[in-house]
Amino acid sequence: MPWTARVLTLFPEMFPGPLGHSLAGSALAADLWRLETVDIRGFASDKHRSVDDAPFGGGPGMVMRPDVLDRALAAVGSKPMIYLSPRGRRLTQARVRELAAVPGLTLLCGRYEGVDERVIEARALEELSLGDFVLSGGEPAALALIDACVRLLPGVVGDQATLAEESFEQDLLEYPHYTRPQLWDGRAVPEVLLSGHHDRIRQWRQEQREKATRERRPDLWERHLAAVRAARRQKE
Ligand code: 4HQ
Repeated sequence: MPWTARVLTLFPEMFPGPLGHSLAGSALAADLWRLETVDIRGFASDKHRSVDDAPFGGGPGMVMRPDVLDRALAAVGSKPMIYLSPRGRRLTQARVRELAAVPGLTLLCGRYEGVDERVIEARALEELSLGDFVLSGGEPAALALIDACVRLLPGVVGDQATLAEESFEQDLLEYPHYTRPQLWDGRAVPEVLLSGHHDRIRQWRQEQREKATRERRPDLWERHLAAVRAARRQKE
């Protein structure tokens, strides 16, 4: 069985959406990964098929019912089970690598104010966040998480070197990229890239990665330095 993403959502028509195109879309058509959507509304029990209710304690919005969600989660059963939420741990490339290495995963997409806390506890859902901003539902976050995993699956990205050099490998941002035209809008491509000196180009790119990380992401830079120091200690 190929790597499989199971998505529980009130809006199954939002899938595969962008994942039906380009890299992920070709891989989906080639059966390198699979997508299964589960319509949460199918697990409602009353005649109005209600999936949400007003929050206990008052306040705005609606909360997704734990009984309905629990039946939906029981029907899919495959782990890890992830709930996308700004209250979760931040998703990292390291976690993406792990998630791409398991047979598949289940993603719960919340709408409204979110889901009843008890179902998160009862099903031991892993809460993951894309970042400190608020979406109108978990679906765009699920699409992003799946995209990040799919591109790491064997055979999806043609050139494995592309994966090895990119951002967050070694806790460094990418070096800047340039293509033709050589002079555009009065702006030249850095001379070294035209030199044909592959060692100098490699060195320049490494310096650019370090400079960008230091200036833009001091948090990443500290982690990178710590990893470099630890590697040096290992060698000694
Ligand atoms: N939401 N990272 C609220 C997010 C989000 C995020 C998903 C909005 C869950 C209930 N998800 N719903 N940030 O903003 O993952």
